[in-house]
Amino acid sequence: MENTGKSSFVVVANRLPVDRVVAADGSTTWRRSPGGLVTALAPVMRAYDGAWVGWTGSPDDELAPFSTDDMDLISVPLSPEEISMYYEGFSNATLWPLYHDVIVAPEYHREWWDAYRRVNDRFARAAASVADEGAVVFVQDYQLQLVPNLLRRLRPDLKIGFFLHIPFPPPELFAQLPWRRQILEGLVGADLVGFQRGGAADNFVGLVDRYTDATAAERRVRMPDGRTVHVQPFPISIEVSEITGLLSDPDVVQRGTQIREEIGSPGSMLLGVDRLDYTKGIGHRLKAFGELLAGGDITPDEAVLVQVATPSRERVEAYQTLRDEIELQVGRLNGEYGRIGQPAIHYLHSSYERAELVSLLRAADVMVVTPLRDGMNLVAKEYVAARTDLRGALVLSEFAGAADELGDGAFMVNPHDIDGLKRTLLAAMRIDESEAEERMKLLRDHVLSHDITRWAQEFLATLRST
Ligand code: ADQ
Repeated sequence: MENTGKSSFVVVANRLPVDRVVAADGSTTWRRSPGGLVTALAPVMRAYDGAWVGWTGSPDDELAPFSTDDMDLISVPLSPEEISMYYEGFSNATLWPLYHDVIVAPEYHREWWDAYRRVNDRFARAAASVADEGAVVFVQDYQLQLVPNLLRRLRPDLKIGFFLHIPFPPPELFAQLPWRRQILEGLVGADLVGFQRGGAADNFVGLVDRYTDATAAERRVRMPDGRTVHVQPFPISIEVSEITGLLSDPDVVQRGTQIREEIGSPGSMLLGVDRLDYTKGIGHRLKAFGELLAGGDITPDEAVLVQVATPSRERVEAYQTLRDEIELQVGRLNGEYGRIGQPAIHYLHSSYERAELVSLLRAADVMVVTPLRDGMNLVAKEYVAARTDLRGALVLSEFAGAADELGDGAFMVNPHDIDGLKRTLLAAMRIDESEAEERMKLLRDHVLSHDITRWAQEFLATLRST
């Protein structure tokens, strides 16, 4: 393919890092989306004349390349049918559940796979057309696993990195996928394949060795053509300065105090903040909390649970079922244990401004992060970053990627073990101030020295050295 491009650094992701804002007069502007990834990559974008290839989030958006914040944005259009088959279907009803321990059953449909291939090819072509000779291309996540190989075929001159934000499953589960070989071959088109955890990297290496013509051992893949693919964990993190910046506003700290008053100044405020997703273990958390109330271990005056459940993937069936189940559970518990003006659980199905979210983190005595499987879980790290006061306790599932790094300071838990979860919640609620401070210091030592800028620098330095 002819090289028409001009960017020496190209990010390829399912979504563009901007949201459309439509004014009253119908004119469109674009606002940078919140999120650490775009912030971490922004300086690299500026320094290298960067371009970002992605979808706008709306159907049939045929847009010419445009720029915001020193980034060139290349929009990849998706038809309504492709949104349904590539995005909601293969990405979120096949790969997502398969990669998260088949918590719900993955659906395998050949027409979804065809759409996934077709859309990955479109992303690869868009990246190929914008990348300068020898450019670095950084491909993101499970929606685009075929892009590295498709892109290498179009443009062998490029340096290609891939990072998977979600878990990579154990071989026995991955083996279910009818297109397992094609996905693995797609990924080894990269020079560097990054995962959140070491275990995921090991799963991948074993599977490549077994199902492709490459030979793989000890996090190196040797391709039949002699090329080497490097495989390594790069645990992702958060933009710590964004959170400390928000907390430098006294109103944000004050709002934390106000939230506690608004929920009736309980002895302990427990907090969950998750996308409403079956991987996040929200039901297990509610069950444990409900049993603590039922058994008289806590009263609604002593402990209140605030659960933020961010609307997510609302057109995918499993998410509709989950929402019904969670809301039934919340309704039952509030019916049983709530009083007028004093629910046991404050359930909020909504998105929040970052400042309000940080105030919530500041208000919570116990942050409850209990996914059944999670690539990393940024909320756990955001909680730690928000506790500049060295207070509060983090309850963390061993099945979150964050467990590898935060295990020393957090209260670790297996969320399937409801009795264990109950004991751990009680222990976290009853922690004394000096132990809380000691644990929080350990947590903060790690999070503050490993933010997302360091993650991006390490990934890109490793990619350049391959
Ligand atoms: P997610 O599954 O979306 O990310 P997570 O890592 O917790 O999960 O990130 C969610 C982000 O959204 C956090 O920054 C959080 O503050 C924010 N958020 C949540 N609810 C919100 C609300 N109601 N309003 C506003 N903001 C809200 C995927 C993987 C994770 C991995 C990340 C990054 O599933 O395992 O950590 O990518 O790689």
